[in-house]
Amino acid sequence: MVVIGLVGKPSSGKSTTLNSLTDANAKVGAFPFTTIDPNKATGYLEVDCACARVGKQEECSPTYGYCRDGKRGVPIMLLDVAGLVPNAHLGRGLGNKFLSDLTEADCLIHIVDASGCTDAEGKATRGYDPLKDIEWLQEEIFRWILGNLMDKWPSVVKRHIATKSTALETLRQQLGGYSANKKLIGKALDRYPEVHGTPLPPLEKWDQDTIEDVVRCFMDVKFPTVLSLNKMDHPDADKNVSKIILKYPDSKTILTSSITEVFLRKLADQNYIKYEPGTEFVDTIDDLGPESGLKEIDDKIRNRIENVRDLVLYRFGSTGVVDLLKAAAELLELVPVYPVRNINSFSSGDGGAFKDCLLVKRGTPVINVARKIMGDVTIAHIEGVGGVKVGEEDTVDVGKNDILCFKIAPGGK
Ligand SMILES: Nc1nc2c(ncn2[C@@H]2O[C@H](COP(=O)(O)OP(=O)(O)OP(=O)(O)O)[C@@H](O)[C@H]2O)c(=O)[nH]1
Ligand SMILES: [Mg+2]
Repeated sequence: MVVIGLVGKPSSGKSTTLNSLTDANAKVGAFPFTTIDPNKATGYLEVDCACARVGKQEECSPTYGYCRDGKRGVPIMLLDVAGLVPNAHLGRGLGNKFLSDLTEADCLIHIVDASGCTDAEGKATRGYDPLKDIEWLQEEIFRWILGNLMDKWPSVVKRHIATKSTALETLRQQLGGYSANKKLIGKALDRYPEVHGTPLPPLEKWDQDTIEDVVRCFMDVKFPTVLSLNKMDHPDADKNVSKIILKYPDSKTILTSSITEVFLRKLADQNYIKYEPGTEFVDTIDDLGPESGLKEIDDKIRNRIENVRDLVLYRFGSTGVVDLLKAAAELLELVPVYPVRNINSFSSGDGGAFKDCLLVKRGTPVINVARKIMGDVTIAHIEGVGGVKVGEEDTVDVGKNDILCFKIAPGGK
């Protein structure tokens, strides 16, 4: 399953964001280091399900997640870790522990407190510039990876020369601990000449600068990051957001108010409102009448809903949190792929359609998808919609080679 790590300084709203996107009930507090051990929970990435394309909405029955009228929620794992403070890589705050908790993440969502009401350590203040957080947090992760590598560098080089390894092999050994496979490290090394315009020198000639540049390339591919500019309900957030977007025009930036999402989901659970996450639409009994079956609301709740509409929903179109997952999926270029046993009914043997869905990177050859699902069996051939044969090296994309039926060779294990 795809894993997304929520990072940020203490009290930026990581746990609130986790709760807003999942059924988790992580502890939330207005004081730093409320979270110590990481919280994990399943969130749902919403995609257009293949069932709608072939008119099978009625039969669609996901084993995991849900599908409502062609909108499918595909499970992804969210990881909420302890807050990070400047110089964490030297052991400050909770130190390196949470950095290690992040190694399994495929990408990060940096929860930024855009209200400026918490300082770099997460303590209450006013007028803090959240732009700083984006800079030092990147730097912390960088220093942590660099430090781990530099500690051993002389012996790494010695071994590299003695074993006549390639840079890829040597780095694989050193960076493999970040759940980075050969392909990912290869991509990081390919990035070096793209970014620097010069070829990467042989590893034994790398100086401090080269190592730092390689680590930055590695970070770019290992931890692509979405910026969540959180606490948008706060009046000071606007000016900070403009500054951040101006400074980081190429970053994926989403404005969020995770506390609002938690509030709305709670009211919807208690049947006070009808609310569809990801939209600006909130309806109460005042809007829909008693036949809606909604509960009566008192003035206190009525006012809070009015506030939420004015401060968040009508201004930004939604609380933003649902878009966080979509942005992460875009960064990772994830495509939903539907393996089926029967390419005509799209079932997997026992009724229902499109039971399984997995997220793979756009451009993955279908044979790799087959391996991922079927393991080491011998595949005779692969079929797509209409029973058409799909070549093993054909690649997947949204709406292309994304409904697949793998035929095992007779007698093939
Ligand atoms: N105004 C506002 N407050 C928020 C929002 N999200 C979170 N908060 C508040 O910010 C404080 C910290 O929230 P948490 O979710 O505990 O923050 P955290 O990042 O998990 O903090 P640590 O676990 O200590 O690292 C709490 O008082 C939340 O209610 C938001 O969107 N708007
Ligand atoms: Mg927390």
